[in-house]
Amino acid sequence: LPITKAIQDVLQQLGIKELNPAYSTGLQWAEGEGRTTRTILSPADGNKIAAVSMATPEDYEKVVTTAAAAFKVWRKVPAPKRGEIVRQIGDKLRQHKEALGKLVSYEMGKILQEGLGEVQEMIDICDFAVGLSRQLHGYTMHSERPEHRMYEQYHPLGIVGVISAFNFPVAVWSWNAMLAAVCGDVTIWKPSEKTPLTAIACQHIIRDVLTENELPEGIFNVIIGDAEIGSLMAHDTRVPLVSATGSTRMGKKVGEAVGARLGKSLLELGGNNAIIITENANIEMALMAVVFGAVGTCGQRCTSTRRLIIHENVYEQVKERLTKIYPGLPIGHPLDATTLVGPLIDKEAVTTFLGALEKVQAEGGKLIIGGEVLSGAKYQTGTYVTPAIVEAENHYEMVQEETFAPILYLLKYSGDVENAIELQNGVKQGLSSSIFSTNLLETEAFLTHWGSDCGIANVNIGTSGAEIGGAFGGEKDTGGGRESGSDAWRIYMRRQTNTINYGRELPLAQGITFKI
Ligand code: UN1
Repeated sequence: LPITKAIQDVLQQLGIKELNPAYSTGLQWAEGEGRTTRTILSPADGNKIAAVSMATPEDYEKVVTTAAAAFKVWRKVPAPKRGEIVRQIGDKLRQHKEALGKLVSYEMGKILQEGLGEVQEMIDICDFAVGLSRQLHGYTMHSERPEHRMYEQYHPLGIVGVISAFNFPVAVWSWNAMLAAVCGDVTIWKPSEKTPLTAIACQHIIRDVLTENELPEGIFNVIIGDAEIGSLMAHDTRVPLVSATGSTRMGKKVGEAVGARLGKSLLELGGNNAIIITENANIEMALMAVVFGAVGTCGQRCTSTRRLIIHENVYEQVKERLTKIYPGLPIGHPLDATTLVGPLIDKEAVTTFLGALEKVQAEGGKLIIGGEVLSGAKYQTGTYVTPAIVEAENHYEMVQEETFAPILYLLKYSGDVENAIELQNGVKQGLSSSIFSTNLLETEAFLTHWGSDCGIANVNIGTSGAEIGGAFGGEKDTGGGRESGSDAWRIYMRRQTNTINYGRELPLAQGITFKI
């Protein structure tokens, strides 16, 4: 199928001409020749939107060498000046928000509003990073020794590897790359092999800024590859930090490889996020959050709502409202303004979705709505499904797992909020969580040290849709990393404690005397 005019316009606006790129070190692109090619189809309509070359280990070597040379230049640029480059990137993103948002939507399948939201996250992190570029603070301390001064500094770290997932094909890279950039690091980005075109588009935006500022190759690198490239990066001692987003299975592999060489890793892995609805909840408000969290991005956010823990006194009411809302959800082409639910990323994801529903029913789960693959003119790709709701129990194997699809498990609790919290915490993952209640005792209990064990715990807000200002990430199988807001920048720098003696004596710490 030919690419539609609308997408051609987008590619033109973003200046994308490369036929089958394999990697870019910022200004130049390496293409084709002797590399395997991967064809990218849009999950929205099945159109072929790109053919990319898979980078080879030799390509990787070239990228790392170029990045290492660039680091020597970039680290000497003062941090606020690095911030100025990021500011310009943010401006370019503003200029291209509509086009890039459309491309995200078309390549990944999330609806246009969410595609635009993703680009907005990129703009927000740029703004955040610009401010940060003048605030890479360390502490000063009082020395126990006379005429001594102690302080700490944060220095640039080096090459940062970024492995990103298809579901947020560009935002999660920017969270890492923009903070790393103001910190004085260079980045090598391996986007998901399912969504390389949006990565290529970002690299074009970056290239314009690099060219306008006469900056060298190697500061922002992108390499199109599969797990092999990710593994090279994870084992490479020249890459002091690897930031990886994706499944827990992938994250464990990366974390182990990086750990074995005592490198640093920042892992943002699976979630199994729950919303607790107590009998004191504003039910209508909760329903909005539940539906956005469960079917938004077709259930493919790491923060998607997967479990609903409902008090028995309001269980039937919530269930009934959901079974009324779900059939009315407009499912269709993500660029159609009326759509709320787009397609899954590919047919493999559809198989996983169906498999999970089958398994959970075999365990005793009751499918109450959805779970079908749509067919017909609008849905020829076979990637459109109807979001499912299943009544289940927390201990079921499938409920314990993260299925990257729109499946919402309804779980019932009785008695007090502690019982709900126990269910919420009773999974391996620990990313996002929330409670809907207007009772202060319940909401505060949820936020205590014996409350939610997740990295994100919200009150009267759903599990997905976090803002840039807060640190993003989670505990347990989610990997423990924190990205984007708060002091997440620290991991991109190396910390150094400096003690300076401005006297004429050499007193030792702890009062030790040592005469020579
Ligand atoms: C992800 O799904 O990998 O909180 C990130 C959210 C988004 C980020 C999700 N801001 O839903």
